[in-house]
Amino acid sequence: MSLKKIVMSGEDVPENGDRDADLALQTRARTKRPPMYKVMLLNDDFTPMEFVVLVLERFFGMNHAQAFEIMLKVHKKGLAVVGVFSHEIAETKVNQVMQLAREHQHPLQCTMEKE
Ligand code: TYC
Repeated sequence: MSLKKIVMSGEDVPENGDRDADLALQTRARTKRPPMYKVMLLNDDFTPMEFVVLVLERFFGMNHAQAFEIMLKVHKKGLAVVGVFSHEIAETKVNQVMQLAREHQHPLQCTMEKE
């Protein structure tokens, strides 16, 4: 039974199935939030720690202490999320990291994954 009918609860309430309630659900504006993507750095045995710190400062807006902490997390745990972004921004960050790593001939890997 619709909320309206429960509240009114009189004999004079017209019976129309639950079409009032159905209509309310169908017409409510549904603004979906866009999907977000985690950007991750992966550990390897060759990329210098200072290079990873530089990447985190340059592309992920971290100060030196934050960048060093996250670099160590990747080094110890194998990977870490370094930011969460819209699809387009995440893709840009991954490409920037991968290009700089390539230019310096480091095997650093950066990937993205839907949250
Ligand atoms: N493990 C690397 C080293 O010992 C450092 C490193 C940290 C590499 C984080 C990649 O994403 C990385 N030189």
